[in-house]
Amino acid sequence: MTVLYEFPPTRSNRAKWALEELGVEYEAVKIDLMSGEQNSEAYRAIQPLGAVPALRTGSYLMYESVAIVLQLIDQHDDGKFAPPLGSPERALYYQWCLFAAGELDPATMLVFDNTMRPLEAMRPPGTPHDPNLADKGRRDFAERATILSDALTDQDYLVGDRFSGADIVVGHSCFMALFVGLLDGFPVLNSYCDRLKERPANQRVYG
Ligand SMILES: N[C@@H](CCC(=O)N[C@@H](CS)C(=O)NCC(=O)O)C(=O)O
Repeated sequence: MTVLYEFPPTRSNRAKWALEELGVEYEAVKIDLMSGEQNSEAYRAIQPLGAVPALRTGSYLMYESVAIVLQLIDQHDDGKFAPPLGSPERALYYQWCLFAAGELDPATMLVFDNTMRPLEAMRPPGTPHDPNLADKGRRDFAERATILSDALTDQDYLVGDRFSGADIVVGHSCFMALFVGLLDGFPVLNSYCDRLKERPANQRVYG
């Protein structure tokens, strides 16, 4: 049985959305980030940084939400959600997935960590919010969101104008940004979120 270690609505939702889109049977095990369960010895043996998600299957254990989405699609997809290896569309597929993990998420998290994260959940606990870091996160996010918005201005989805794993990965980044209040002034990205929310698999995860 496939097991997803999760704490909705964090980045574990990215992996869960992929599982739902692909129709993979799985068990969801909640790791309570609020009570510090992520730092237990038992969970650190699964995810050494004490973060969600992690995924266990009959044959492997892995972490990193974007890697999990890509692996699940490679394993279970029949070509619906990933363009052919080596194709120009595959290049964009990788580009946007890495853009989400390396550019969008860190900017959003900088804002979240320095505005909304409970102080007891800061690392180390009690570290005060830093308004300068929050501002830097807002600036970084706006620059990257403009690039994403331009890419989506004339198309509904990121790659080949059909839904793909890149939309799961980047879509989750957009939902995180929406939650943190960073999508005001980005109507194209708000419409993108609305479009993704119409998918039944998305609704089962994000409700
Ligand atoms: N790059 C990792 C980041 C994972 C991550 O930091 N997850 C957060 C939730 S979004 C977490 O578990 N944080 C642990 C904590 O807040 O103590 C991924 O995409 O899986």
